[in-house]
Amino acid sequence: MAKSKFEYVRSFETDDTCLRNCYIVVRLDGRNFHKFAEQHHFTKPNDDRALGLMSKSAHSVMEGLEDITIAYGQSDEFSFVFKRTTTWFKRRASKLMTHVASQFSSSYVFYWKEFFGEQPLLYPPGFDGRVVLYPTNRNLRDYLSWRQADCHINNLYNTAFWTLIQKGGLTTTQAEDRLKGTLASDKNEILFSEFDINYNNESALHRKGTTLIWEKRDETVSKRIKRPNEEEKQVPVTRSRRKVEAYHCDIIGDQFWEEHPDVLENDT
Ligand code: DGT
Ligand code: MG
Ligand code: MG
Ligand code: MG
Ligand code: MG
Repeated sequence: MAKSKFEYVRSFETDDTCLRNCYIVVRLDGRNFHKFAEQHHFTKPNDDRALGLMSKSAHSVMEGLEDITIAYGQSDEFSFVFKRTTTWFKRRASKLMTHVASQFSSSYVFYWKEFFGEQPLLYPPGFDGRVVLYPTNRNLRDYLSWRQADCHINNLYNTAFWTLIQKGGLTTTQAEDRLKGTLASDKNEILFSEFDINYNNESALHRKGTTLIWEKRDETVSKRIKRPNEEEKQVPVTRSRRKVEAYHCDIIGDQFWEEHPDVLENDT
């Protein structure tokens, strides 16, 4: 059958090529995780199994798409940053986003049991995705700072809220009323003076979220070598390997970026 008669339909595809020189950020967010967390008995305010599974799935995305230079996650979301010069999928937004979303979702299901053990996965979870372009290093850093500030604000609130309930014996309504209109300093003070909790000593994973970057690591393995007229012997061989490393540190200040200068490309 003549193919050419139908081929014009191709021209209906819209061009979604991402602007050159920009960092391409794909952010995923769990669909209706408020309900998902309840139905799967996530611990409150933070469930380390759930956070571990999010991280593992993000690892799997990074290992499949090497042009992602940094990823940042908290709660039910993860942001992936493609390097400015990436030419993956001709920089087509829909391709990049759907590859990230599907690899992440299938990994979330694939590794579920590794993190949740006896707790069965009750239905297939979904993640929405969006693409945002950032032209400068400042813009990109501000984007990541915004996500980490969101993590901080939510976690401080949730920590205070659930401490008032779990340790202070308040109902959820009472805890809500107690925190209405409070500033960060008030929440820190409630935790400290009433519950002897120094918020800064709480888990860094919960306070700062998870940052994944590629790092070079020297890896030494022992190899068997057999040369002619010699006995077979074991020799150490050192190779430089790229590996995804996780951090739970501040990424708003300069220190992280000074210690990892390879993550960003220079503004030109
Ligand atoms: P969406 O994103 O509009 O489809 O709706 P949600 O419900 O996913 O809302 P979102 O993404 O703004 O908020 C994330 C929800 O996930 C939030 O209600 C609390 C829940 N969640 C995330 N991580 C944890 C956790 O570690 N423990 C518990 N208990 N809940 C969590
Ligand atoms: Mg939402
Ligand atoms: Mg969500
Ligand atoms: Mg969310
Ligand atoms: Mg194909």
